[in-house]
Amino acid sequence: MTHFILVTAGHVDHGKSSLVKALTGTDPDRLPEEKARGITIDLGFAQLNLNGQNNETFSIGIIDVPGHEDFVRNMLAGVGSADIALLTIAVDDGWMPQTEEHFQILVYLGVKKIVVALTKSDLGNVGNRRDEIAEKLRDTPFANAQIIPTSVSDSSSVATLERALVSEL
Ligand SMILES: Nc1nc2c(ncn2[C@@H]2O[C@H](COP(=O)(O)OP(=O)(O)OP(=O)(O)O)[C@@H](O)[C@H]2O)c(=O)[nH]1
Ligand SMILES: [Mg+2]
Repeated sequence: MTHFILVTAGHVDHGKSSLVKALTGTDPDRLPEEKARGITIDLGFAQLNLNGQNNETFSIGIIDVPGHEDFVRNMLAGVGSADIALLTIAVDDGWMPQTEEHFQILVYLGVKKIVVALTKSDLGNVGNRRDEIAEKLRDTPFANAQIIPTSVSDSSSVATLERALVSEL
């Protein structure tokens, strides 16, 4: 079994915690204040085991970070040990200020790999957003990142994301 740390990243409300719950069954928002406000404030944790080829097993510790700009210091505290980042961008909203800020932090800290989850794919035009994101990633260390449309109400999209993570790891 190989161990990895995956961190989420992305703008507030773009579906990071929901996607962690869809992947793992664990709601990473553990504080009462987070549940009351419907927002992540501090780091949350979950565990994901995925099977790769040749009977490999990946044990992935997930660190879910807050997207709100007020809590970017907590985000920073979480991403230092990341092997891979899951950058979430909501299809109805696109590349927003904390998408950019978190992306710059991932680049600056030298995170090796990212997978982009184009979240809330049930809400908008995936094709246009994909082109927009590919353009943002061009000329960055993550130019070849996979962009996977996901919706928490479509389990096959979550399975596709799992396969993308396995292929990167
Ligand atoms: N339609 C739709 N709504 C979604 C989806 N994923 C999440 N949401 C909704 O989007 C809102 C924000 O989701 P969260 O998972 O809390 O977003 P987040 O990125 O963790 O937010 P912060 O941690 O506060 O930055 C919630 O109301 C979710 O129900 C999705 O795939 N489709
Ligand atoms: Mg959250």
